[in-house]
Amino acid sequence: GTGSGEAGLTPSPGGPTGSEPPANPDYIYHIIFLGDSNVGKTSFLHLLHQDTFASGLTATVGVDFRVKNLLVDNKYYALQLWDTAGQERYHSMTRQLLRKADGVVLMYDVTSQESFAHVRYWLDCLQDAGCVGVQVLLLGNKMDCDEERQVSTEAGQQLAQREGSIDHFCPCPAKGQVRVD
Ligand SMILES: Nc1nc2c(ncn2[C@@H]2O[C@H](COP(=O)(O)OP(=O)(O)OP(=O)(O)O)[C@@H](O)[C@H]2O)c(=O)[nH]1
Ligand SMILES: [Mg+2]
Repeated sequence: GTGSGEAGLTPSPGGPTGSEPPANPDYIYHIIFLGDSNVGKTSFLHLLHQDTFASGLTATVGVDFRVKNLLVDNKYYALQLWDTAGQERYHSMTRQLLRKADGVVLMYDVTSQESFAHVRYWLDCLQDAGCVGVQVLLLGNKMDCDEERQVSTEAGQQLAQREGSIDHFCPCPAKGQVRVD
């Protein structure tokens, strides 16, 4: 259409008050959380927002999203965090969503070798969606479950090094123990 140029980038008249985020952030990033069902995507996002671990969450249906606002160097950033459903029947929806990804957080569960093996599957989905140059962070979750652990941190690191499409690797902080900013 007839775009209004940079009009959308200027803060609303009067500017933002207090810590309230503006209606028009300077930058919007779509960050998509990917990974098998049960790896802990929703729990992680909950921790990010509420600073507490929510136990007993049910599997995500379809897709969900939350916005995280950041103020960095006087610029407002709105991070749209998309929480996808790992269950198979929602995968086509997730594949659609991947087309608008600016960044991806790909999670597996260190107590599930299967979820780790599926990282490949998710990387293929990214490639199919044409996500080239999108930043991908690989996260090994449930680090607190040492007894049931099936995937070593080294294995995660090695995978991240081997796969060119993975930009970063991070063993996830144990639930509730570390602030995620
Ligand atoms: N011990 C432990 N359990 C976790 C952790 N993160 C999540 N869980 C548990 O793992 C289960 C699944 O968590 P969810 O966050 O629903 O998983 P999900 O990836 O969103 O699953 P889908 O929505 O089906 O894709 C829940 O019972 C959580 O309480 C963690 O860091 N440590
Ligand atoms: Mg979920």
